[in-house]
This record gives sequence, structure tokens and C-alpha cells, in this order.
Amino acid sequence: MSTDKGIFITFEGPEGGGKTTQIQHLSQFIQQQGRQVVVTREPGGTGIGISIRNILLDPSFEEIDRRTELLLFLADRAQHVHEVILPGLEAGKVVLCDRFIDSTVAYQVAGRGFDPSLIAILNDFSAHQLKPILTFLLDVDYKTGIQRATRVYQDRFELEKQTFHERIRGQYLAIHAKEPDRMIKIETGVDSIDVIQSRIRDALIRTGLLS
Ligand code: Z5A
Repeated sequence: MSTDKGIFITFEGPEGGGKTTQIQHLSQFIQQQGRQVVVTREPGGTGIGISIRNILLDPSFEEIDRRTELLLFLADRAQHVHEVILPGLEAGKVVLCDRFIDSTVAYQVAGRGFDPSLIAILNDFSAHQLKPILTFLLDVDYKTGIQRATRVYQDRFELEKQTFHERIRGQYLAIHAKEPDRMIKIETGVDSIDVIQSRIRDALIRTGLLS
């Protein structure tokens, strides 16, 4: 979404692709240009969302049913769009969001086996029909991504098998093939943080979203 007011940009990709890092750098750059920025994420972009995130990532909840998991991600999003994203856009800000509806397609369709048409309907519902105007797919191979992402504590998703993460990556590449105008793919496995950041900025200038 890009109105006369705000601009909504999302960052997606497999684990450890550098989304959080790149969003932080881009936020500084946009602010230097005199625009206000909202940096946010899913799950966990609101107070309610932080509680939901804690349930979703807790590795001790091995018994969680995939339907419960899906509904928690959707509940997190409904609150997030209502409380953070829409007000940010209405106020004319650039909203940079770490994961959004494409994560639900990648993880809950390819990862958990849900029907894509069901997820399309639920994504629309939970997002209040909002779609990003532009999405960066920060693509990284499994080994590099997991090495970068793994900290002392491993969350429920980090503990998933390699085949799970490879299905997720494949699904992201399929979304990119279907919507190449909305989703810009950038490889992040080899290049430095600065080189990747300049590719992101160049793409934003090329698309006319930033000057
Ligand atoms: N999920 C879902 O299933 N359904 C949904 O609808 C939604 C989400 C919305 C949230 O986990 C989990 O929820 C996620 C999908 C699922 N699980 N997985 N996997 P999260 O938010 O905790 O995890 P994440 O989004 O995957 O974040 P991450 O692991 O922190 O990855 P990142 O943000 O892409 O990477 P980073 O933190 O910027 O970088 C990681 C490290 O690599 C860091 O030390 C950097 O300094 C380093 N880095 C970054 N770039 C480079 C380069 N270029 N060179 C060298 N080192 C680098």
C-alpha cells in the first residue's frame, strides 16, 4: 500500500537472511531523508503480540496443534495492523515490517501443509485487506541462514529440520516468481551488510518510492 500518506514495505525470507539488520539500516537512511519511520515485526509488534509471540516460539510447547499456531499468527496480525500499521500509514509514515502475510504462505502452507486458498482468505481477513506495496525477499541458503540465526536459545522454528526450512525457501521463491513486481529478491548469503543495503536502497529509488 502506498497512499498520499504512508508507504508499507515488508521484509521476508528464510531464517537468518538479515531482515532485522537491513530494516535497521534502512530506517536510519529514510529518517535522514526527513521521513518518519515505523519499524515493526510479526509476530510481536504490539503488547498483545509479544505475549502471542512468546507462546508461538516457546520450544516447550511441542504439543501445539498447527491450527492453534495458525490462529495465533493471525490474531497477532489483526491486532498489529489495527494498532500499529494502519495508524502509521494514516500518519504518513514509512512502515517497515519484518515478516507479514508472505510468511504465513511460506510457513503455514509449505511448512504446515495448509490449503493455499484457505490461507489467502485468512491472510486477507487478518491483514484488514492490507497488502504491502513492496516486499524484499532476503534469500539465503539453509546452512548460512541457520548459522547466522542460531543463538544460545533455539526457538520452536529454529529447531525444525532442514527439509522444513528448504520447503519454506522454495515457497518464497515461488511467490517471487508469481509476483516479481511486488517482491524483489536479494541474495544475502555472500555479500556484506553494506552491499545488500545499497541494493535495497537502489531498488527503492528505482521504483520511485524513495528519492
Ligand atoms: N512465522 C510463521 O510461521 N508464520 C507467520 O505468519 C509469521 C511468522 C509472521 C518468527 O521468528 C518465526 O515465526 C519465524 C517464522 C514464523 N521463524 N522462523 N524461522 P523470528 O522473528 O524470531 O525469526 P526470524 O524472522 O527468522 O529472524 P532472524 O532469525 O533474526 O533472522 P533475520 O532477521 O533475517 O536476520 P538478522 O537478525 O538480521 O541477522 C542474523 C545474524 O546474521 C546477525 O548476527 C547479523 O549481524 C548477521 N548478518 C546479517 N546479514 C549478514 C551478512 N550479509 N553477512 C554476515 N552476517 C550477517
